Amino acid sequence: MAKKPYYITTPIYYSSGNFHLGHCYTTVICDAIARFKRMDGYDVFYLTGTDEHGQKVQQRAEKAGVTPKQFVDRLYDQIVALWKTLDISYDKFIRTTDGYHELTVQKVYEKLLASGDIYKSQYEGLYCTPCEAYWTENQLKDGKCPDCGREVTKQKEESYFFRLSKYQDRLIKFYEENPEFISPKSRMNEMINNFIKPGLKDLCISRTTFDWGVKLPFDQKHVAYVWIDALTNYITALGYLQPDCKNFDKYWPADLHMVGKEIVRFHTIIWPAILMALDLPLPKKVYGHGWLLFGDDKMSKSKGNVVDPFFLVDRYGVDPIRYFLLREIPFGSDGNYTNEALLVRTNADLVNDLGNLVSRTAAMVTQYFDGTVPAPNAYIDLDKEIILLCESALEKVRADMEALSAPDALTDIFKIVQRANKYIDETTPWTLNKQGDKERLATVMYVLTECIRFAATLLKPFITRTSNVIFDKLGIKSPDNFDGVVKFGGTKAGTKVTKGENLFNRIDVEKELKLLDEIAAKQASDEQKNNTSADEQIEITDFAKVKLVTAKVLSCEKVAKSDKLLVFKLQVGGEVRQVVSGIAQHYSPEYMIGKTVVLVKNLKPAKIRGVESNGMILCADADGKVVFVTPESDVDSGKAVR
Ligand code: ME8
Repeated sequence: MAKKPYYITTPIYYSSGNFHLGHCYTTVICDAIARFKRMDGYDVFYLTGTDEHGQKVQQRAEKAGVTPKQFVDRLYDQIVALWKTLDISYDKFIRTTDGYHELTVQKVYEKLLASGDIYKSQYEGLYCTPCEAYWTENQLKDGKCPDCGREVTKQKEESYFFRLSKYQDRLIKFYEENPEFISPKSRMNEMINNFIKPGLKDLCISRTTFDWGVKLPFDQKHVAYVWIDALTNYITALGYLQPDCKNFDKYWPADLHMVGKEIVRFHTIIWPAILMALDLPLPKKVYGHGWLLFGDDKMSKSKGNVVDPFFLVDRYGVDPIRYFLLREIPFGSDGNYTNEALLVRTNADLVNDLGNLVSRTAAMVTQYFDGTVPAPNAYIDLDKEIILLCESALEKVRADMEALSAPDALTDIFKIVQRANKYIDETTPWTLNKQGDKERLATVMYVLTECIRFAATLLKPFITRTSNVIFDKLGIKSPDNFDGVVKFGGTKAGTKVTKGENLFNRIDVEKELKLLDEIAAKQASDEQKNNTSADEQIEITDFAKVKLVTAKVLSCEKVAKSDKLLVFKLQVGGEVRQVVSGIAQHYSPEYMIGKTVVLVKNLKPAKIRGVESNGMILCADADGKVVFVTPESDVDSGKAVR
């Protein structure tokens, strides 16, 4: 029987900067879903790629002194290496600079022009360059871009427009008829209330202020708006409007567009309207996941390479990183990345639960049965309870994955692991051995081996390497599907088990965190040195953005479990502020009390080792020593420093 097609996509990643762990989040989730579906009998097409056009790329390339193409090629190499490191099993990688894509985007524009969905006019609006998006005055948040919070600039240009407003009613009808289209549900309400209800305006879909983009076939002065260029990747990659379109015929419409919450708007309003205009079926689901936050902010740069995925994989291995991303972050919501959470999660689930179960079982089969899995004897009620748990797992995990919840799927799989560990404590095989009860001991060993086989099979889509290592230890071929986890009893008696090395080694969390702090500090200082050596000059208006004030230290304590950090309560005029500073190795808390310091007052709040910090105390580097900056004579707190 022909397999059912399943088409899943990640957004295509902007080729304008460094990729960090947040970017890996979408891709790892999609990878787990794609692998799960493949094992569950689907014919999966998993698409990812890079978004390589636009003003932002052109500007970054200019700054780097290279051509835009050279710039995106470099980032392409970086991201392909990243996906390889993370075992991402995509079926196709699309670049928006690929010739076939550019040609098809032109054909799409021609089609839209022919159908009357495009017209020429003047555009004047507020443009956010990093987001490549125009906003109206009342969409701004505090005068800034509502998506990224950065400055917008007034831009005016002759442009082509897409008749988005024409599709408003059809979109509402589509949402009503397909209540699952935008998930989670909260995002559907957000789209309707914030964007559809206020009324859809026609969309400006061409640019003339830069030229790094797909030229419009009917007006070469214009390049395609980067979002239209980018969104069409989902169909151009399949061969839409191309001689070989069998993938398009087979896989479109997409089963799932997985995207971060900030780009749901583009995928659930603009994209469906374009598809309607092209007379194509709409994707079945757009899922807007939450953000991975890095303790104090969303970006990785300020934190050094500890949130660099290459660094993390190199240090801990690919599976702990994949496992953390898939298990720790409640799906659909934002979640925090901290080094501590990663290490604790690795120790608890992978080292303690899974690692121990496998090493204890392998050791016992080796010791009691010479490394050969024995045949089971009669099952007692306790065994039957476990058999039931194993045999019902696939259904549960399938339902979890249908709801796109990898954390729930992993929780359900780990129920087998945890139950099996408890079973060892309940059955005490060492006592059975002492009592010479080989018959019962054989059954217990068999049940344990089967539990491991079930867990390893179900874990395969999530932690790609460990499952295969487990199957090697069990002397069983790693399965490509879930057929073997329907019925208990798949392991053949007589199979040779090897003990080998531990799956994971326990991490000394305290020691490791200290080390990571040191690495991050070194990284930050190297980066600072690099930045200053560039001697980049800034405007006085740039400097004026930094609000410096005097502040008096009311109290000061060490931050628990840290050698470096002090937490201060500072009097800042009429206000008391809590600030964390990394100067514990240079000043004692007692010494600091009563001192006047200079505070960066308008720094975004951050959590440092779990402690809230609202600002930064200025210090000078003095050959390995750090000294805080203080006014030359007594000044009240809260006074401006200029
Ligand atoms: O948006 N946590 O590209 P992008 C979770 N080119 N997800 C994150 C994240 C974080 N900290 N940071 C980024 C674009 N992402 C467009 C897409 S599609 C036709 C065009 C996710 O490189 C982000 O939410 O800015 C998005 O889903 C993906 O990484 C790519 O983001």
